[in-house]
Amino acid sequence: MPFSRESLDQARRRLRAAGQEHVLSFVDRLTDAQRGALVQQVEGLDLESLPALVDRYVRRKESYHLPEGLAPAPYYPRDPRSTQRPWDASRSRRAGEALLREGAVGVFTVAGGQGTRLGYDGPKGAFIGGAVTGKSLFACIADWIIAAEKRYGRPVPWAIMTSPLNHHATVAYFNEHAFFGLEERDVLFFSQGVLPSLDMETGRLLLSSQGEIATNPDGHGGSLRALHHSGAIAEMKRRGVRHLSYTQIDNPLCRAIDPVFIGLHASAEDSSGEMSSKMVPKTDPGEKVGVFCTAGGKVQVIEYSDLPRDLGEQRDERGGLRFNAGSIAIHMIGVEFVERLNAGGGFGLPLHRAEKKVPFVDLATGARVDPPKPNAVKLEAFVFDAIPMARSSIIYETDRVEEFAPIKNADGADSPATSARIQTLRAARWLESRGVVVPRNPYGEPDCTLEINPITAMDPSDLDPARLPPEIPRGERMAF
Ligand code: UD2
Repeated sequence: MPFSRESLDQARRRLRAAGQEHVLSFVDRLTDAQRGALVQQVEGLDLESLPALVDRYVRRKESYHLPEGLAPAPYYPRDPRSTQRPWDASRSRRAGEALLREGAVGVFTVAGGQGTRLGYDGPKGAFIGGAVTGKSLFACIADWIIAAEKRYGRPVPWAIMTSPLNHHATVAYFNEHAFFGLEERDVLFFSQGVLPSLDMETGRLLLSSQGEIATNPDGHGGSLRALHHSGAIAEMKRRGVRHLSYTQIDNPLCRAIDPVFIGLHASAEDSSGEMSSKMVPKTDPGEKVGVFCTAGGKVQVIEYSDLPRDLGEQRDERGGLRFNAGSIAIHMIGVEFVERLNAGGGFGLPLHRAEKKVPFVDLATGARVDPPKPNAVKLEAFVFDAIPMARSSIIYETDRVEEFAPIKNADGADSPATSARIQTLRAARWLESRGVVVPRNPYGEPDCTLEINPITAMDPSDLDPARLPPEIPRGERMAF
């Protein structure tokens, strides 16, 4: 990293103005390369806004303000013939398929998270996703893209957001796996931004080593800016892509390409084609998914931790949860919407604060400390906070067995085991609809482990009965 005295002086002046000069406490002990790296890190930080952030989130511990007049958001029911809100699913499918045939759809995956809960060191996307094959979470999405490219005859470019912590490892992983059969030129990697982690007591920047400021990825909300700054959105546009199918890396069952949802987003009368979402009915008030609400005529997601308990537990006249529309973090995002947000001076998403344990360097001794309890405030932006910025945003109900089997923890809820069970449930349903006998235990659950690759079938009707076994042996593990 090139280093000059002037750039160090300039960094020192900016740090002093922000009350953060301690960052340079060990600068005399660093090599020139380390000094250059530190100066570059300081140059990349928005120090001018820092005092306001410290005041808001460290001193005043500002937490989320619940909007006034919150009501449950309306949605397109899964069954289009439902009397609640009938709609034309075949029309949406045709619209979505036309866009796919035009090459106007890309996939966008956020994969910058740290995967701390999984206890896994590598990029989360390299973790096991497939119930039987054990293929990685990245491969699960890649197979959807391959399936869609085959069916609709056009490339489906894939934008993948990494973070500075896992960018190189992610790119290396794709190279090692020959891009999972995708064209290398159709995969666009870009890294999200970071925000400094702040000392919980003082609001000071923490040092992760004597020559480095402790930072954390700026949340998946950072993606809307990073898509623009990295040039990824311009590249998508250059390729004729008008809509992005947004997926999180942690859900191997996600239908990364869903023509009905694409069509609904792009052509429903009440959709501005800017940002649309999928929902599943919540299983219980405590389920850790955000909830779709409306306030002031705008759709928005209230994160599970921000929804007051009494609201979360309210029931409707039929006994169901009143706020039942759970966000599974699947969206369609218009390319023009991302451009509009970033036009002019850009845009700001609210920041959400979390108290976390962040290892730091003790300024008195220079030694690294692993704190036993949370010592830092981390700030993150959430992508769904952009929904109210859309002119008109729609929500589409889906079935959790069809597309929500997240892997977030090594064991227990949302783990590889629960994901494999849901993947099996979906596969069993699809196979049974094509006449295959699936063994079930006394509780009615499949007594086997199954996985269907989207390249084989994107929908149950793609399964050719002539190529399926009449029956799955009990206890068998089978991938199709
Ligand atoms: C998210 C949603 C929750 C629900 C659930 C469904 C939030 C805050 N909550 O919960 O409402 O929809 O998913 O599974 O999103 N990521 C980045 N960069 C970051 C942080 C996260 O790329 O800086 C990615 C991460 O790799 C993962 C996704 O965002 O793919 C979700 O992040 P999370 O695990 O923090 O969200 P979670 O499970 O609390």
